[in-house]
Amino acid sequence: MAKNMLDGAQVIVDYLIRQKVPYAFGLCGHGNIQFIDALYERAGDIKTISVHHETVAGFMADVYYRVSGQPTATFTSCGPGSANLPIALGNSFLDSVPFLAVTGNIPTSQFNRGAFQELYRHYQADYPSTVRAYCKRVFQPTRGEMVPLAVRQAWKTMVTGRPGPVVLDVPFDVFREAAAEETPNPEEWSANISCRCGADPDGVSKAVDMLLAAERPVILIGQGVKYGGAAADLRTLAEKLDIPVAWSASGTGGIDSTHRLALGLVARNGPYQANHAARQADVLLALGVRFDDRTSSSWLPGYSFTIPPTRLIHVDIDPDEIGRNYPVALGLMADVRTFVRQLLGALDARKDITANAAARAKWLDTVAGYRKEWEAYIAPGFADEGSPINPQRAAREIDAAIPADGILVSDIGVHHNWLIAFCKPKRPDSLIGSMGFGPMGFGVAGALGAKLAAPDRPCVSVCGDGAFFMHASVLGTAVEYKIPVVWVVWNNYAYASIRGLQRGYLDGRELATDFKHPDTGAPYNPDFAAMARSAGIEGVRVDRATDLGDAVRAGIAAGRPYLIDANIGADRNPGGAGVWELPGLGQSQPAIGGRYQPN
Ligand SMILES: Cc1ncc(C[n+]2csc(CCOP(=O)(O)OP(=O)(O)O)c2C)c(N)n1
Ligand SMILES: [Mg+2]
Repeated sequence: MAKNMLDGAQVIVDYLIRQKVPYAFGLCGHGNIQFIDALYERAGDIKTISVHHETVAGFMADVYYRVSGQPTATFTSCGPGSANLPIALGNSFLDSVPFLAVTGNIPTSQFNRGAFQELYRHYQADYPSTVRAYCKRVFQPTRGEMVPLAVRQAWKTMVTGRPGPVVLDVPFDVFREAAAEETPNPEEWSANISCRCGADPDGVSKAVDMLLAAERPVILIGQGVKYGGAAADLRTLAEKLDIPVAWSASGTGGIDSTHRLALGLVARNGPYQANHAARQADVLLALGVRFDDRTSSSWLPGYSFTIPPTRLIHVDIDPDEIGRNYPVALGLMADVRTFVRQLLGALDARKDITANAAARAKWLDTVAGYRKEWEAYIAPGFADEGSPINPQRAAREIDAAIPADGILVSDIGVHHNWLIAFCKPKRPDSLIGSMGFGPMGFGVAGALGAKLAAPDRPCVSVCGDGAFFMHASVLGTAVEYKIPVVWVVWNNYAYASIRGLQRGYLDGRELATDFKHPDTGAPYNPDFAAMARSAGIEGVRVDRATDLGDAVRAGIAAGRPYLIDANIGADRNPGGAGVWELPGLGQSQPAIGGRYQPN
C-alpha cells in the first residue's frame, strides 16, 4: 500500500470516530478480523463490545440510539454471522432507528466460486439480497477506493429523512485495500443536512382552522414525536388548545402519562378514555404515527377510530405513511417538531383561539367521565395479593419501583401488553419497546444498550421467560463489560401471548406454547436465578406481589447486573377498550365498552 494510505477498514473506523460513535457492537468471524484489527488500532477512540449472538449487537445498537440519539455500529462476519443480523435490522427498520451494520463478505477474487460461506446460487456474494427487505439501503463497495464514498453515503442515508439501519457489506480484500489518504469529512457530507422540513404554509393554516373549529378534538402521537424531539412543543400545543393527547404504543412517553391532558394508549389493551375519545373525535391530529393494526383495532371502524366521519389531519416526515390506512382530510409531509412549531406560531397570530372553549370544556368533562369508568374497571387487579403474581399488579409494582429517570426496556409478549397498558412513563425514553417487527430478545439485549447510553440512569429489562431463555447469553456480556442492568424475567412458564390466542380463538387446542416437564407435566423452566448466579450475577426468585417492588429496588441499588425471576400468572390478558382481530378467527369484543356508531 502507498505511504499514508488508509485501508478500507481504517477508513470506516475513522469515519465512525469522526461521527462520534462511541461503541461498535459485534461478533468475530474470519470475514471481519481485519475490521476488528482496525478497531484495535483505534481502541482509545471507539470501544468494541463483543457479544455472544449477533442479534444482541443489533438490539444494543438500536436501544443505544433510542436513549441517546447517537447512532452506533455493528460488525458481523460473512455467511452465518451476518445471517444472524436481519432480525435486528428488521426491528430497527420498522421502528425507524438508525445504526450502521458493517458486514463482512468473501474476497472479490472469489466471487461466484462458492467459497466458504458465500451465498452464490442466485448471485455472487449475495448478502445484499438477504437484507434488502430488512434495511433502508445496502452498500457493497468492491474496491478499496469505493469505501470512502460508500461509508459517507451509508451514514447520510441512515440519518436523513425517515431514519433507518443501513448495511455496509465489505468483501474481505476490500477491508485491506488502499482506500484513501483521508476519510470524508462529516461536516461536509452529513452534519449540515437538515431534514426539519416544515409543512406547506397553506396546510398549516388549514390545520389551525380545523383545530379551532373542532368540538371534540384529539391529538394522537407516535414515535415521530419522541425521536423527532417534539415532546416539549407538543405539550405546549396541547395545553394552549386544551386538547387531550392519546398515543400509539410507539408514542408512549411522548407526553408525561400523568399530565391532565394525557389520555393513554390507543389499542386493544388501551384504556377506555383513550379509545373512546379517539373514536368519537371530530378532528384527529395524528403526529408521526402510522396507524398500524395494533393502534387501530385492526382498522375496524368504531373501536379505535371512526375515520370518516372523524376528520384526520395526518402529519409525517414520510409521505408513504400518509393515506396508507385511513383517508385524510388534510395530509401534510413535515417534520413533526417543525410542524408543531409552525402551528404554535400560527396560533399566536390569531386574535381569538377560544371560539369553541365551552364545547371543548364539555368534551374534557366527558372524557374525564370515561376515565372514571376505566379506573373503576381496573381497580380490582391492583388489589390482588395472590401467587403467581397478578400481571396487572406486577406491571404496577415494577413501574412504581423504577425511579422517574429510570429506563424500562420491554421485550415482546403478553408482559409487553401489560406494561404498555399499566406503566406511567414520564419521559420519552421511560418505557422502550418494539412495535413494528416485535422480535423476542429486543428487551433482553436492548437494556444493555440503554445502560451504555445512560450509565447514570437505572435500566431495567422486563422480558418473557421464553425470550430470556432464547437470549440468555446477555448474562455473559453484562459481566464481561460490567453493565449493571436489572432483568425481571416475567416467568409464566409459556409463550403466553401465543397460548392466549390458542385459548381465545382455537378452543384451547394448546400445542407448542407452554413449557412442561416431560414426566410430571408440571410447568418447567430452568432456574433463572441459578442460571444468573452461574454467570456471576446475583439472582433472586420472587413469588409474591408485595416482594416484587422491593426486589426491583434492590436490583437497581446493587449497581451490578442483577436478575429477578418473577413468578407471574398467565391466566388473564390485559383487556381494554379496543380490539385486535386476526382475519378468519372470529370477532373480538373489547373488555370495556363497545363499538361506537356515529349517528
Ligand atoms: C424471534 C421471535 N420468534 C417468535 C415470535 C412470536 N412470538 C411473539 S410473542 C411470543 C411469546 C413470547 O413468550 P415469552 O417471551 O415467554 O413472553 P410472554 O408472552 O409469555 O410474556 C412469540 C413466540 C417473535 N415475536 N419473535
Ligand atoms: Mg412467557
